[in-house]
Amino acid sequence: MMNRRQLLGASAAGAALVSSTAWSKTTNMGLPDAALMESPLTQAPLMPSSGPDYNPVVTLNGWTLPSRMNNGVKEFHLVAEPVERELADGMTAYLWGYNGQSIGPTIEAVEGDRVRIYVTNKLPEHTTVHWHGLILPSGMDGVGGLSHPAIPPGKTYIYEFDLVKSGTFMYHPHADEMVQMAMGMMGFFIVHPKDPAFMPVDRDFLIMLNAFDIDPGSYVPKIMTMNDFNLWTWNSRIFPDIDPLVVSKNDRVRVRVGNLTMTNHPIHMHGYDFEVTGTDGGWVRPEARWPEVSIDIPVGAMRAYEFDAEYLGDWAIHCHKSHHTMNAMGHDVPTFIGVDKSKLTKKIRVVQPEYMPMGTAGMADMAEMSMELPNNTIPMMAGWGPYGPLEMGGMFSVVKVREGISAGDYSDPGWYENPPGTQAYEWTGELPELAKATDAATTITPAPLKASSNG
Ligand SMILES: [Cu+2]
Repeated sequence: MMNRRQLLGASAAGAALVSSTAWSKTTNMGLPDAALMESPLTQAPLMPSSGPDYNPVVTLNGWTLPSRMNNGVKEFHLVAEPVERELADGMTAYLWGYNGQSIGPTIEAVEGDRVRIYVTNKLPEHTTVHWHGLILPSGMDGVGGLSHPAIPPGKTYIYEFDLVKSGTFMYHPHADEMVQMAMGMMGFFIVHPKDPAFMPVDRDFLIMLNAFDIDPGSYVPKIMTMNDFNLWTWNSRIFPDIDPLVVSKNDRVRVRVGNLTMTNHPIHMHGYDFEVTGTDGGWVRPEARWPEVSIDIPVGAMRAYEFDAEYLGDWAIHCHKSHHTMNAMGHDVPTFIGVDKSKLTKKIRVVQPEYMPMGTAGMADMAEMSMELPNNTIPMMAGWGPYGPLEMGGMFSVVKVREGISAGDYSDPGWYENPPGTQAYEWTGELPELAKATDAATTITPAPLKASSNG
């Protein structure tokens, strides 16, 4: 749970305040508490405590930054700092992030709010925060050296601006950007519409696509990697430990996916067609929306899509680049499919009796056998479902649609039980009684409630 603590004492806070007299005059209170998150698990959404009502977002394996009101201004305190992030159970990375975690906490506010964001730099080098997609004064844009001087280590700067539009935005450093983003510094900035009746949804999930290159057995990402990352993450988390997207039947669901990696990611969701309803540029007008089952998320961009959760089940959601649903792997492994290794195996076993030939019939073996791995390393393929190994990793999770889940309940309901007659089965020479009894007019696939699943 939330563990708030005052990171700076009163004297340090006074010394750290930005030098602009105009800004310091508006601040008649000390620094807001810098909330700190120690858990890598999905935290309950923060319900609105002031201003217009909204349905808060849920950051998978993440959390939302608390705020306070100060003379009508919504104040937040971000702390840029080294963090230890659990990428999955059994693998921790030494990253840079915000307030104890990578990705940083989600900042959530409402169109029309004025926000004041204190940014304390506890990194060993300078940093800034760029507010990707927000409309704001040039001097608040967070490009080090262009918008304002970079924030030196140990100092606190203030960003302050009015939220003139609703939508999905991101934040990240614009100072030594290649290094700081490779180290995990990024987060979401959500601005809810002032009118609660504008495009309301029941569930609103956030996924930030990011990537790391961490050699098996080590902890720190290789910051010079440009393309060949070995850990493809959602909110700095990998399958099998990315929490599921838990949904109640007939909920209106929005999924917002941002991409701060260096390649595109076609995000594919099973079981549904959906409509693209937003980008980081704004909301898509109803007449301009388009249907998809995979949505390509370009580099440096965000896409939001929505669907009505009519179909019960456990539905995979994943990046469709198959190397992005694997954990750390070498790309220089030779292909052995079709190779007869039996003679070679005999020779090798003379000196190495435990030797096992691999890869001659594909690589699915990898998911079932437990080979010894270096410390702090997760297998390339992982995860067990109710019927066997999932053989996935990286950018993969499950949308779990169930009957009667209470609003605000995101706890894992377990695996879906397929009703009789609705699951693939082995042909054993004769159709089972249930299938024989089905006449051709009966359909086992649920019909959509509407001609198009989104209204
Ligand atoms: Cu991908």
